[in-house]
Amino acid sequence: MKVTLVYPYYGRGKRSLYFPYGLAYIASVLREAGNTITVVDMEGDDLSNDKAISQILASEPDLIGFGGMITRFRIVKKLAQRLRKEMPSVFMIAGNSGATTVPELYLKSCLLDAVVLGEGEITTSELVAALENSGDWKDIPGIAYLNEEGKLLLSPARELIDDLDSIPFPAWDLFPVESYVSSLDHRQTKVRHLEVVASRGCPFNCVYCYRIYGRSVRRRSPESIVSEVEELVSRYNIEYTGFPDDLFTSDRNFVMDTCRLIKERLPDLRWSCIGRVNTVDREMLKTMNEAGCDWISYGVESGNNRMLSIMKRGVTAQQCLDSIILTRESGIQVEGSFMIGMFGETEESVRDTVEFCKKADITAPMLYVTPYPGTEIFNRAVNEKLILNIEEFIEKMNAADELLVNLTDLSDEKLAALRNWAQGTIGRNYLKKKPLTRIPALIVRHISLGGFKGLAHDIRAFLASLSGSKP
Ligand code: B12
Ligand code: SF4
Repeated sequence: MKVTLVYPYYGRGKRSLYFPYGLAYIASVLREAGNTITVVDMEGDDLSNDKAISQILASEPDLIGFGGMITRFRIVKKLAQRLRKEMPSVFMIAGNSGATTVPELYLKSCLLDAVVLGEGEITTSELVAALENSGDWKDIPGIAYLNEEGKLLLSPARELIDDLDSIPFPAWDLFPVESYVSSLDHRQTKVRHLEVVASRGCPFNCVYCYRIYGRSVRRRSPESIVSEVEELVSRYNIEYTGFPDDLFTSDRNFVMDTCRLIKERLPDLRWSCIGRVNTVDREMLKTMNEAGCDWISYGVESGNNRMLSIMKRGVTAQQCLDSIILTRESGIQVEGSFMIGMFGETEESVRDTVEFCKKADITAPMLYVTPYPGTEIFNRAVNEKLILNIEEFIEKMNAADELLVNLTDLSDEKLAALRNWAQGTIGRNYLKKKPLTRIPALIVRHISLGGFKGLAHDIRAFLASLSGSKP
């Protein structure tokens, strides 16, 4: 079957060059099953809607599959509506966390035939095989579709894949992989990089998080993970990798075994991962660092214990602080993520977050809490009628740098003022601590990124924050 897989872009001029692992896994299993795959990668190739449409049409597909997370819904909708007119009988599907959490919206607004729910490799293979053999696809587990009256129907649930090692490596070669390899990595550093998904699932329960793979964690064998990195080194000459799993550090033995193998087989490799402060310890961090880990991102989110408990983080601010210090002592750089505007946020809790950053000597963008579909806070915001039109709300979704819905008792203006103040103060405190090294580093970074505009913006924000008092 001729299958065209589409990776929608995030927005022109806002390229977000992170390799679409999920879509590349789908491409890989479908190719292995003998299908002809075309990938239209709007992000990697920087394609406009028109260019993407003409590439899709030129590939003469029997089936079109859209990937991309929820922030790309608006693009999928535009493309799919146009394609439906141009190719009325083509079979159109979508997958990924967006389509999985709001399948009815995708089916109706994007005029799709089916949505693949959750883990997609087996479901999509079976769907394509059934379509090719003119079989009934509606009983295949893991599918959502509309009946003739437009009512949402779900086939039986799909069981998760037990053995992740059985899935072939992502089909990097079908994508414009050089765009990703040579892009800035998530530390904003220019080094040849590509990441590897080592595990699926997370056992924790944070209220703002959607876990497409659920709470049970499945892990690949260290052998399989390291073999994939070796393949990336030999094919694409990468020097840096990362594990963008839900939570790479959820199991100590797994991390220690993976580190031992990396150290043995790839002694020059450097890498990063997503961690959680209550899943690391001194010995583990030291082993990670010795195996090349030089950067960990922790979701801290707030410096206020009441807020951490509302978020169901299951950790305290002190634990966050201790682990950040421990991580640095182990030779690993730390990035923390922070959010503002959760249910229950007050001026005092924001102040605690600013204080926390000062103590932890950390700077980070402070993002607005955004209730993404599939999360506990999305359901609460809908139930409390804070979100009235789900489609309009989702179409506005971005990378959480704009306030989409206010979940607090503060006014929108007050919340925005607090965010500006917090952001400025966190940045100023950070620069002030080591001005002789940090200010030049900031300037060099901006210049190396080619952005005097960004530098001017940062300097203005820094100066404004010097005189800024708390709103
Ligand atoms: C890595 C990651 C990122 C990377 C980018 C990854 C990428 N290239 O798309 C970065 C760091 C850039 C990122 C950013 C953001 N992310 Co993010 N991210 C993740 C993370 C941790 C892993 C995604 C991943 O690659 N998983 C591994 C692959 C193998 O799984 P997968 O993509 O789900 O693919 C499988 C299925 O979904 C399906 N599938 C996928 N595509 C397709 C296509 C077809 C046709 C079919 C049939 C099936 C199918 O089959 C695949 C194989 O089983 C997830 C959490 C998670 N586990 O899902 C969050 C997650 C997807 N992100 C999320 C969010 C909210 C964001 C941000 C908006 C955060 C923010 N505030 O800025 C931004 C958006 C950025 C943007 N510009 O669009 C949410 C999405 C919520 C939702 N309901 O959709 C998630 C689920 C996190 C969460 N815990 O809530 N993210
Ligand atoms: S935010 Fe991180 S730790 Fe919390 S549930 Fe999501 S993946 Fe797990």
